Amino acid sequence: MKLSDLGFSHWFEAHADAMRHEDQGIARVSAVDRNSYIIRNELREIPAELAGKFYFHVESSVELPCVGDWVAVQYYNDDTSAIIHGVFPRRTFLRRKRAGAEVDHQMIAANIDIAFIVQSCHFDFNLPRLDRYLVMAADGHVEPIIILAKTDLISRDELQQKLAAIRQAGITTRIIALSSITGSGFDEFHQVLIPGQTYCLLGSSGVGKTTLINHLIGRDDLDTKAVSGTGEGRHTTVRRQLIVLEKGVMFIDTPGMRELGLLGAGEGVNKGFEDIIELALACRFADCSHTRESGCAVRTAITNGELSEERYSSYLKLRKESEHYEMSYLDKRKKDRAFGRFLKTAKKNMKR
Ligand SMILES: Nc1nc2c(ncn2[C@@H]2O[C@H](COP(=O)(O)OP(=O)(O)OP(=O)(O)O)[C@@H](O)[C@H]2O)c(=O)[nH]1
Ligand SMILES: [Mg+2]
Ligand SMILES: [Zn+2]
Repeated sequence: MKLSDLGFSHWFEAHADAMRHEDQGIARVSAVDRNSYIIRNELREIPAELAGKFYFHVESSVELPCVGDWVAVQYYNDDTSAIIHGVFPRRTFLRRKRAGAEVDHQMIAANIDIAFIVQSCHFDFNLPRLDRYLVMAADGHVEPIIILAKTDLISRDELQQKLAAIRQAGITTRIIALSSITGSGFDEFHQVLIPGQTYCLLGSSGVGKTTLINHLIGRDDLDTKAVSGTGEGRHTTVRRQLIVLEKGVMFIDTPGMRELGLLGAGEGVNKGFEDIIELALACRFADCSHTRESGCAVRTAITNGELSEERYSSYLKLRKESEHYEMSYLDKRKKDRAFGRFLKTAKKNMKR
């Protein structure tokens, strides 16, 4: 296997000289568990740790390696262990607002070609949530594809209604409807998958993300668990990991996200709402907030039925979160206690 089979492209190669010393190798992070990492190089997977400088120079957890990252490493113990010295710039990424903290972000995965946003047709189907994931993908420059899973649990008509509801909400993203039980939809799914590309599965717990990978592998290699009737599954997948399938297609499986606190970048918000941005071009005032101004084309579109109330309100909601993020950006480091604690324990451990 070559690094290019793992997704190392010219884009990363251009950074290689600046990123690593001559005696260091290049590898990809395939799993993260607190402070310990697993990296994958041309030959195999190897346990790795962070070089001490990370604990002193990093200002946010976002700068630490995450699954999918390319890293510069030094091998030791006959190449059976490694120390991570640097993280390559990320071509694309997926991140979310860290739960609990006011504003820091948590990296979910890096260098993803396509994010599959998985919703179950059964209990999980939810348009505002879908929107949030789409914005998350746009924020990190990742191409999204929507997966409506578990189609075996609903009728054909119900499926058509769900597809129509997504389009009515103004979402134009490609949708693949499939069932890991009957295998329907998998022909189309297979067509998307290209060797050497990295795909990430996102979505609530219990929607069938891991089952989908098992179906692709053809074996139950990864743990899955039945969900309760209400759909409130416990998290079965507990860590993010990069899996290389036989044909060289790479998947990053993630634990389901309970709540999707989002984002930040205003750019991300705009990107998920091209329809609204286009409508806004016709507003009377250039700085129209689309809430109470006269001559607002966005609100006119709602009255005309061209834009749904739901989509408008999820736009406003995301915009509010985004503004909040930008305002409190300066407070970030102070408030980020979780990260502070992480540094403290890490430093303590190093002294031992
Ligand atoms: N009927 C039906 N059940 C499915 C399908 N796909 C998965 N399931 C079931 O849904 C349950 C949850 O599946 P998982 O693959 O563990 O879900 P997950 O999204 O990986 O969940 P987390 O790891 O907690 O995020 C399991 O009992 C699966 O057997 C499907 O296409 N149809
Ligand atoms: Mg799972
Ligand atoms: Zn307006």
